[in-house]
Amino acid sequence: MKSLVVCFLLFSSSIAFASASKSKVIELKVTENGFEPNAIDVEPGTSVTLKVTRETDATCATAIQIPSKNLKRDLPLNRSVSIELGKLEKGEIRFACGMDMLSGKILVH
Ligand SMILES: [Cu+2]
Repeated sequence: MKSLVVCFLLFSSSIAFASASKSKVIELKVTENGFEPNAIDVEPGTSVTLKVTRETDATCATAIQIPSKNLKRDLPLNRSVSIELGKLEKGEIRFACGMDMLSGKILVH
């Protein structure tokens, strides 16, 4: 009986470890050059949170949209905005300014 409990504890802690290692916070900036970085690599199955900070007024990117996730968020100057994207599957996730002029992508591969 005792070994069963130990076994269960080991099993549940390994699940916790596996899910913790599969999440990633990605810092994204808006500068005069646009989104930096504008190409981001992640592994499939990773839960991604974007932390977006607009650092300039000299940009049209005062908002970010992620069409495939049906998301749009305002980007106030010098304030970090967190956007949860959830678990990403293989493919490309495009992000862009509100008018779709400046853009970048997350490459899941
Ligand atoms: Cu724009």
